[in-house]
Amino acid sequence: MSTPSASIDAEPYTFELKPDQCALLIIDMQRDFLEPGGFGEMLGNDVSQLRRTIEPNKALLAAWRGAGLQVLHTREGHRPDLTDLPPAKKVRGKSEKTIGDPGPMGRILVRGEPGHDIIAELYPLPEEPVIDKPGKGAFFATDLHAILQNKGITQLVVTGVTTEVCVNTTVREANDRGYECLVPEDCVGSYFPEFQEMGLKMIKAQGGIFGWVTSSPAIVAAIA
Ligand code: C5J
Repeated sequence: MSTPSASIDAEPYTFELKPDQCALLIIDMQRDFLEPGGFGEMLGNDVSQLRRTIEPNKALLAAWRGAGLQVLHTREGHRPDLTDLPPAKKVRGKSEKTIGDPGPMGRILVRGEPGHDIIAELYPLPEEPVIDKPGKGAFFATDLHAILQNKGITQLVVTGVTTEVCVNTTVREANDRGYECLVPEDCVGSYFPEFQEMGLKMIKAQGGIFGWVTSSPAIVAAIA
């Protein structure tokens, strides 16, 4: 028997959540982006701007798991031999240390290194797919679309970091592939407050050109 749909207060208008067809997609909640002493902080970023998303994500994840709904996680990173790292991405930013170099939590954004892994607070359960992505969007060079199609997923609740980079890129990719995306604003974060605001505005502008924006308590209440 299918679970009835639930109406969620959202912008630009009500989102009709179909629980059986909706997955929670948590983007790049990785130690190197969020933890003090990680790569993000090493670059001079204020990680507290991202860390404020941990508790809302924990509550949403607990409610989502409690309702028996589909969860997926992503991690941005590269093969240890860096064969999937475009030279242009390697040199971008002209930093002293770049992807693949030794960083504070192992080699920077390399799969299998401590900093590449997901923070303990949101650690995936064994049955939750983890999508390792080499780019910003979760659909580029991954099997995410195939997994979602095989599971009959047509809607995504997208959370994680960072709002204007990997979250926005993924929402745009998902929208072009026909998914309806709902973004809880308290569960996505940017190092830059102005990008947080604009990143969310871009999603919901023009009648929801890429998707809908809401808050996590509204989703939790709807699936309770
Ligand atoms: C993500 C980044 N995850 N900002 N990566 O947004 O490079």
